[in-house]
Amino acid sequence: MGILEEAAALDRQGPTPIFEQVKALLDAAIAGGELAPHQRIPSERELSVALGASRMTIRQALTEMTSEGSLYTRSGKGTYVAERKIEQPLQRLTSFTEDIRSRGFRPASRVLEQQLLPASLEMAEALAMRPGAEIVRLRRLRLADDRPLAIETAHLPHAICPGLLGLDLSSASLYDLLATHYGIRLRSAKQTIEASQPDAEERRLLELPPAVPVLRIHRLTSTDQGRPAEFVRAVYRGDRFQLHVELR
Ligand code: 16G
Repeated sequence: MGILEEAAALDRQGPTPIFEQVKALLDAAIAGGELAPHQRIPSERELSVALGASRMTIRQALTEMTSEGSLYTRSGKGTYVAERKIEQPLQRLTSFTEDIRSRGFRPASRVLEQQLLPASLEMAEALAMRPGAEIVRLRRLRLADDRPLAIETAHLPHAICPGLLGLDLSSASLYDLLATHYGIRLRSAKQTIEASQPDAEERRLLELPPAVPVLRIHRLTSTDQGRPAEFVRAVYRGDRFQLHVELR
């Protein structure tokens, strides 16, 4: 049964507000694939007639779903289904590969840059190494189901992962390589996150639609011995990515 034929599904006597029920119907239509990402949903008027709910109630449901990120509007054009967001759990140290796989997508990378560089003062300080000592710089475009999601630039002391650049970094997980080739087990990370505008190159690489912001994430990851192993500057698409944390 389609979303426009669900009038009977609204429970007018029960305790659940009608707008919540409308949200649940739309959520179910999205989850079930009846409404696909970037598909235009029926107008407020159509939904109001079909579901027998006031336009104000429909509007409340759509406004909430828009601010929650499951719908988006195009001015003058209507309301559309947003793409499902990918969640990064913040209380556990995970790799991009793990995050993407656990959401049912296929992770991949395109190596944009890989080189050995002398550590700048800032890098040397972050990674607790001598300025001028070699660092590996690895810049990758990260993809989920072949669609660009993030640009990650990782810096690692070359001394802890000699020969890393000789390994295939386009298909493997960096964290897996560190564990299997160098016995490096990453234990903790400090991460800062801020909203920002992408620059022109980031917009092009991430194939960002106009006006979509990005999340800039800096991460310093340390080993189980407490040694800093990786300093990362990452840029994630703001429309595809969600950070999740559980507070107690
Ligand atoms: C995550 C990490 C990044 C790490 C990468 C390794 C951020 C915010 N977090 O994306 O620091 O380099 O995972 O992923 O960038 P991989 O093991 O799949 O290569």
